[in-house]
Amino acid sequence: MAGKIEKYLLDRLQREKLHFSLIDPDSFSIEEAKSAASISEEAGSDAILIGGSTNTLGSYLDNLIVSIKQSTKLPVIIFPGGVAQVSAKADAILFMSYMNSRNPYFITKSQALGSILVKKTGIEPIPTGYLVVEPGETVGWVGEADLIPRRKPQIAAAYSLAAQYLGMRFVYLEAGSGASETIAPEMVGLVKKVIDIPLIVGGGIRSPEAAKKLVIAGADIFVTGTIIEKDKERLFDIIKAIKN
Ligand code: 1GP
Repeated sequence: MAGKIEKYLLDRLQREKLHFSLIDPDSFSIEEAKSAASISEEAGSDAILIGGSTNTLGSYLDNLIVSIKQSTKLPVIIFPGGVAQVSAKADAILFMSYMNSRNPYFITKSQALGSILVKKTGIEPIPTGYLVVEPGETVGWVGEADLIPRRKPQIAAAYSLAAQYLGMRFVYLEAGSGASETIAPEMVGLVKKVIDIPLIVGGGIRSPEAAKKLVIAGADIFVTGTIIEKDKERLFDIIKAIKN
């Protein structure tokens, strides 16, 4: 059953493409995170994602989320790098299986270790199939992925359809934070042909032109992280390209 945040996303998706702004607790101080969140809202983003491949623990994460919530009305969704990144202060969590990891810890075991905590905190789990594509960057290395080759959209399509058949409600195609190129539009196009659930794309989106190509290919939700650290003005242009 879809919860409140998932419904909010699905409802918005009826009308437009969405943008999520990723704040990695490792790269932002609390003050920087607050400012990034309010800039993201002003630029037209639809949600704040919090997470990163290296773990941030307990009270720091709670404080960070509380502070972010003081500076934006956008929902805060955890994009977990591990079991330690569950916080009762968030609205929801992408409850992800890292489907192309070689290590079962990332596919189902960390999910088992974290599930009871998610229930106790009462935050909303959003079942998501997570697929990491070349170059994969840090998350590819940490997650011991069998990286999906960039030029093999068929493999991404097969995994994505499997995710849907396993009951996931979103598919997330990840090139890795800081990737030199985004997921190839051809891959997005083929995945969208075979799945009926919304497709999230992230990694390497640094220009409105690159975003537009993925819009045309059919992606539904766009995640950017690095750009807000490097060039805030660009974020406005990227979101404009996604929304128009
Ligand atoms: C989230 O990894 C992305 O999916 C963020 O990537 O930092 O390259 O925008 P960037």
